[in-house]
Amino acid sequence: MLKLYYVPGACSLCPHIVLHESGLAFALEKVNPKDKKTESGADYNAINPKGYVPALEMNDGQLLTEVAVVAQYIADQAPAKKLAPAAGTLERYRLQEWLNFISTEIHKGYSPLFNPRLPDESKTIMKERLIARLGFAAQALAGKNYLMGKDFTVADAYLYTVLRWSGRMGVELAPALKDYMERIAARPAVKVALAEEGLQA
Ligand SMILES: N[C@@H](CCC(=O)N[C@@H](CS)C(=O)NCC(=O)O)C(=O)O
Repeated sequence: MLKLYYVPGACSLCPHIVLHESGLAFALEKVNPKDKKTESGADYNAINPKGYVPALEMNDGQLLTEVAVVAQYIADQAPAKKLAPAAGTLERYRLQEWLNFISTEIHKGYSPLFNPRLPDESKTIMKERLIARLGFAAQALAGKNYLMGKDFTVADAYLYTVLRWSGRMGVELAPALKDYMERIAARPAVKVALAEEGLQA
């Protein structure tokens, strides 16, 4: 069975949401980010030498990492759910364009803001850059329910996951992004994933 290694509220929430959206059977294993022990007492660094979440143990026992890749893998195991356009189509590249943008420009725009050792001045510069990237996402959502149009995809699970960090980081979201987050938080799969991680929308 698929097994997702996660830290509550971290970027692993994206594949967790996608797993629920997919309807596939899976198990969860929580990782303590401080001592890198899993809830069953294993050493997470030995399971995933990268040391960070998420990681997905696939049915053959191999491990798959990186949010954007894990999310697409899950989507491809349940094609009828249309969580990603078919591989090889231009639409799939459009999805990957979003996933890469979310990963490198948005996710990694928030990450340094969590670092208590980073000086405030650096954080301010990084926040300005992040706010510009969020402005692009807000504009792209004009007249659309989801990033790819009318259908929810793995890119929405990813963007929602990272936007959740805004309040804690003092990043004010545009009304279009707040509405978008409410729309996603209302999805049953998202509600279940949040509850399993002990989180509020
Ligand atoms: N490039 C990785 C980044 C994953 C990442 O930033 N994970 C964070 C949580 S959101 C983490 O586990 N950080 C702990 C650490 O780096 O030790 C991906 O896309 O999956």
